[in-house]
Amino acid sequence: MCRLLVLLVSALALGEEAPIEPVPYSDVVVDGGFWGPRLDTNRRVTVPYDLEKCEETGRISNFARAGGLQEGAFEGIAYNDSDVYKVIEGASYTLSTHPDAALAERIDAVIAKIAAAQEDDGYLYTTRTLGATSLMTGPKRWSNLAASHELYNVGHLYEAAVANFQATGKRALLDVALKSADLLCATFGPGKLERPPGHQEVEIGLVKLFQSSGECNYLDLARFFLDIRGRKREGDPLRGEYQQDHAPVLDQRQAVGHAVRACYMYAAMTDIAALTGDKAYGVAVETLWKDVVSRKMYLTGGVGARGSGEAFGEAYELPNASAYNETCAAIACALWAQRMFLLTGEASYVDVLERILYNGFLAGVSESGDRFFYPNPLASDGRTKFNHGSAERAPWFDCSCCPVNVVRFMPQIPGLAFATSGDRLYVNLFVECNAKATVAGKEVRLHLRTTYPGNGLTEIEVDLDEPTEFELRVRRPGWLQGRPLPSDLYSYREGLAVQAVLKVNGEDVTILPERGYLCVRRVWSAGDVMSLDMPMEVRRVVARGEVEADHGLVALER
Ligand code: FUB
Ligand code: ZN
Repeated sequence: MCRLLVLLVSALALGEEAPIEPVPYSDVVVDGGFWGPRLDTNRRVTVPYDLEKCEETGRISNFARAGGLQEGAFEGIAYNDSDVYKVIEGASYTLSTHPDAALAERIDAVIAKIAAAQEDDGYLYTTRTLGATSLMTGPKRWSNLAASHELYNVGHLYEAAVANFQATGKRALLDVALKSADLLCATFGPGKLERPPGHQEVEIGLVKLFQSSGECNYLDLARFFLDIRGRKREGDPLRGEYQQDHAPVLDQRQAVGHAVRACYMYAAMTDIAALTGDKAYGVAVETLWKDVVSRKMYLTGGVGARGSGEAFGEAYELPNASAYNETCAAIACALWAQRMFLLTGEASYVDVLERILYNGFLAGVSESGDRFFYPNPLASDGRTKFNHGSAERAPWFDCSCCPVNVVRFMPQIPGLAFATSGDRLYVNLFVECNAKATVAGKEVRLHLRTTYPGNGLTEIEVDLDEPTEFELRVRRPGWLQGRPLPSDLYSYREGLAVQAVLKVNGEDVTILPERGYLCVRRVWSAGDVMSLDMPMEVRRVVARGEVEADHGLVALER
C-alpha cells in the first residue's frame, strides 16, 4: 500500500488533525479588488505575449524540429523547453477560469509539437534530440547532470501537464509527462543511476504527478533525488553549495547557493515532510526557513542577494543597489512558504508569502503585463543597467525564466487565499473574491469584500444551505503585531502591535490568536458576516545592526 495511505490511516486512528488542503484556485473567483485587474492582464496580455515570444525565439519550433515536423537546428539555450512548459501551465490555469477556444486550440497545437518531440522511450530534451552540443547536453543522456537541464525541464513539464489536465480534462500533455516520468523511474533510483539533478525542479513536478495519479513511484523518486544530494556518489563528485550538494539535505542548516534551485528544493522537501510524515524533513525545512527569514531575506521578501551565482549571501549580507533578488527566487520562496503553511498551519508563513506577493514578486512584472525585471535591486540611480542590459523592466531576456514564471504564478494566487482542514476554514489572504470550499462536509460559500491593501477592512460574508458549525480562522498578519518578518531581522521604529477590530454580525469579538489566527467557532448561517478592520499606519522599518548596507537607513512601510 502507498506510504501516504498508511500515514493517513494511522493519523486518523490517532485522532490527529486532518491535513490542511488549499482551496483550489478554480474555486476562488477573483475579478475585482487589487488582484482582479492583475489576473486579467496576466490572462489577456502576458499569456499571449509570452507565447508569441516563445514562437519568435524558436522555443516552440525546437519541439517541432525535434519531432520532425519542421526543418532546422536547435535554437537558444538548453533549458528553453522549460519556458514553453511554464507558459502552458499559466495558460491552462486561465483556460480553467476563463474558457477560450482560440487559446485552447493554440495550446493544443503546441502540445502536439511537444508530443512529437518526445523520443519513443519517453526522453524529452529538444537540444539533444536535435544534436546540439554544449555543456548542457553532455556526450550522452544524463552524462552531465550537473550542468544539463534534462531533469529541470521535465519538472516544469510535469507541473504544466497536471495543470493542463485538471483545467481541460485532455490527456495529451499528461500522457507525455507520464511517459517521461516512467523513463525517469526506470533510469534513476537505488541500484540504478544514482545522481541528483543539477537544477532542482523535477522533485516538485514528480510530487504533483504523484498527487494527480496516485502513483507512488513518482513520490519515491522525488524523495530519492533529495536523499542522494550531498552524499558520496560513484563517479559523480559532489558539486558543492551552488547546487545544494555540499551535504545531505537533512543536514543542511543554512540556505546557500543558487537561490531558485535552493527554494525549489526546500519546497520539495516540505512536500515530502507533509506527504510522508517524515519528521526529519520537517525539522530540516523549519531550520532552513529560520535561516532565511532571520538572516537572508530583504524587506520585500526577496531572496538571493548575490548576482554572482544568483545566490544567497552570507548571513546579513543584504546590499541594496546590487541586490539580485531574482523574480524566480521570489516565486520559488512563495511556493515554499505556502507549503510550509500547509505543513504546519502557522500563519507566520503566510505573512511572508503575502509580503512576497505584494513586493518581491509583483515588482517583477509591469502593470501592463509585458515588461519584466529579472533581478530586483532595492536602489537605483535610474541609469545603471542591471536588468540584463536595461535600467528598466525589459520585454524579454535570452534566459527568460522570469517572465514565464510570472505567467504561471499569477493565476495561482487565488489558490493561496484559503485552505481547509476538517471543520476549519482558513482565510489567509485578504482578496476581494467569491469562493467556495467544503468544510465539515458541507459546501460553504464566502464573499470577501475588501480594497486591501488600499485599506485594512475586510468583510467576509458566509453563505451556506443550512446552518453549520465550523471554525473560521482568519490570519492576523504579523505586521499588525509589530513584526515585519517572523524574526528579529527588521523592526518597526514606532514599535508595537496595532489593534485590529474583529466583529461578527456587527458585534465586537475578542479572542486570543492561535498559531497567528483569529479563530471563531460557531454555527454559521447564510448571511453571517465577519469583519476584520486592521489600521494601516505608515511605519518606519529598520534592519538589525548586522545588516551593514542598511546603516542609517529606514524603509517606509504601509
Ligand atoms: O537555470 C535555469 C534558470 O535560469 C534558473 O532558475 C535561473 O536562476 C536562471 O539562471
Ligand atoms: Zn528567473
